[in-house]
Amino acid sequence: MMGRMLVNRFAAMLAGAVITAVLPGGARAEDGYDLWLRNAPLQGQQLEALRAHSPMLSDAGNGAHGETLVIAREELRRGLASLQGYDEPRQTDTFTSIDMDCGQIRGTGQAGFTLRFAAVPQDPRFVIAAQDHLGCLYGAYALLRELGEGKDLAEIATEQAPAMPLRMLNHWDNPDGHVERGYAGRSIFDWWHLPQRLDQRMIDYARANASIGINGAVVNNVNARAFMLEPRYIAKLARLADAWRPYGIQVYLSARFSAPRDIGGLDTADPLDPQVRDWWVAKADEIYAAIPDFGGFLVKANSEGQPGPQDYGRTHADGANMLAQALGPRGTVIWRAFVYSAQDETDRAMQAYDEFVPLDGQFAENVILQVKNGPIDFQPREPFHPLFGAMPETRMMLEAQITKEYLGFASHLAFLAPMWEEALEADTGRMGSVAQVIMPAGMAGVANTGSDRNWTGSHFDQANWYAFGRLAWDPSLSSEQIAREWASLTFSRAPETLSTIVPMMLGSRETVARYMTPMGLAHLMDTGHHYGPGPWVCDLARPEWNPCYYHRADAQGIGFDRTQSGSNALSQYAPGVAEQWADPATVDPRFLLWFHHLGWQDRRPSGLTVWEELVSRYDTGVAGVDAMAAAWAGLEGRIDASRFRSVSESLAIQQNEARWWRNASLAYWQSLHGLALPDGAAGIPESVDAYRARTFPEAPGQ
Ligand code: BDP
Repeated sequence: MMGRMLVNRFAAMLAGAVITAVLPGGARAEDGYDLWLRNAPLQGQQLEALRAHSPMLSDAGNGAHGETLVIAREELRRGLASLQGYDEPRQTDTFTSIDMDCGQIRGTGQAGFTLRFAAVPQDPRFVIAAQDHLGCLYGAYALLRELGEGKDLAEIATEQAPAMPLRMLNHWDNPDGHVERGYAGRSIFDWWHLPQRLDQRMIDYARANASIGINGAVVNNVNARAFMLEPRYIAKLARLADAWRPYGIQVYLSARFSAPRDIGGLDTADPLDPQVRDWWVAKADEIYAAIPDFGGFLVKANSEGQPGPQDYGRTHADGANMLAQALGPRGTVIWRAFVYSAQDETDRAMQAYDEFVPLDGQFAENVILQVKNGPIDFQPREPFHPLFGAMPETRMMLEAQITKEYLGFASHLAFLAPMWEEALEADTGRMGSVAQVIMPAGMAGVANTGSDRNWTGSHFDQANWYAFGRLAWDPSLSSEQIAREWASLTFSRAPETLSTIVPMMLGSRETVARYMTPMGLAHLMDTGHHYGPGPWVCDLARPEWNPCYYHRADAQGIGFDRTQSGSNALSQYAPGVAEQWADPATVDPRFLLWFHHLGWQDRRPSGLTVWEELVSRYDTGVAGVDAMAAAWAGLEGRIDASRFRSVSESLAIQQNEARWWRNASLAYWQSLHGLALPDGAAGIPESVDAYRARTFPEAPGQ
């Protein structure tokens, strides 16, 4: 009875998700809401093969209860039918039975699973086995994914377990529905109506996350409001936690460090003050009473104006440990290493390392330090953060930004897996690769979800959510594989279509880096909203808010000298690592101006001057966008009309804005040095003053 009720409830929930109407002629009206979970019917031989197997869920393991298993079975039931082009599962005389063996076996690892075909004649079986229910749910999604890519059931054999324990999204969503750095509409969280009203999106969201292995969500902005720790919000959070639990997703809160003062009636938030400590213990107890599996707190402290332990002369470790003690073994404190200070003259790229390395070994066991992939701030290209590998006694997690604050918002196509792959594979020279350093902890991605029908503001931005989850599950997956999976599930499995889309995706981030921040430049965007170029901005109150601080360009040259003759940020890396970047003649040109200041007329190994090489890099970027637009145009008729048009229009915006970045940046560099454009380079249509005069007070995401 209970089981039936759950199934019905689930079916009702799912009804909202299944919106792809089938149009006459078999074409589907696609609006992107289904993400990569479309389970679009197979075709041709692939369809025949699956129908020949005729997979049917067996009752084996059906005795096991639990909402997670009900969901897994329902996903399979519907998914398998849909892949075969049926609305409902069909009975046949001969069939391959899909057995779920969940919770009885050992050895798959927590949340891990095996998928295997047993070709017993007369009795073919496919087994999904896991030592826990969540493993079976993940196995079910994996099976549907592999089938969805067009693989034959009999050839699917895999054994997997998540590479790291925490695979989470960080939402920079405010309780009033505004999303900081959000480009996909309003927040998906309807705090105002919770806990009474649970939006269907909350279930569809959990489902999407579970399908790629994401198991945690910090539901509010790191620039946090203290009132979200009040009882009325705990009740709202509890409702979400209940809805997400069957999908294996734990809830976390961003906690404002000054909460004991803001909402607790105390006159201090000093982490060593006994009353403050008691306040947090009581707060944690209150949360756990409502949400027994509450994940913990994420904290942005003493960073960009947020309160923190340093306000009381205490260290980050004092602050983190106080919260860690309040949570106890029940939860985790995730403490962000994104700190820099207006008073500090040190190169901003060095400040986090300077501040945190001396604290190594001082953090409580249930504290994780969350470190952005690079030392500045989610730029299109940064070297890996020097903290990775530099604190052997501290658990460290990588923070990536899925929302494209610095890569063209939701209008530019930039597939970010190659960027994260670059960071994960980087050799720290101390403790192996960045991936190896973070493996005991996890990865966090700043979410790009919003109220837009397609969730992420553009169809291709869904790929970044997907890629984040897949890499957190298995950081050794290649960007190529992830792009291929996603594109097959989202757009089409036709080889000709994939051979267009996949390369487009793989080159896209490099293309953006070229027209925005070529050759290792960084932080050149306009102020506040971060929309469009602003290399001329030099007069903001805090030095490190100015693009000029980063490019250091003048009449003679450009680039930030981070070698011994400059800030010596290189010294924060292991010697073997620093070596590869120390010499401007041999450094990977993509990092050149991050580490070196060069004369405009200096000759590069290419034979070009720095100026000429820079111009050519911008031009390659613009050409790269034109090539993407042309490639996409060639897919007309192969992609459903609505998504085809939507992507085409975004690409047109990107073509325009890539030129804007190129022209405005070149105009500004030229205004400094007065050199002519190299022969053959396209002219610049407007003056630097005209570019500078453009303002966008209404740009989204601020
Ligand atoms: C910056 C964003 C800002 C965030 C900050 C952070 O512009 O909105 O609050 O990162 O990570 O990139 O805390």
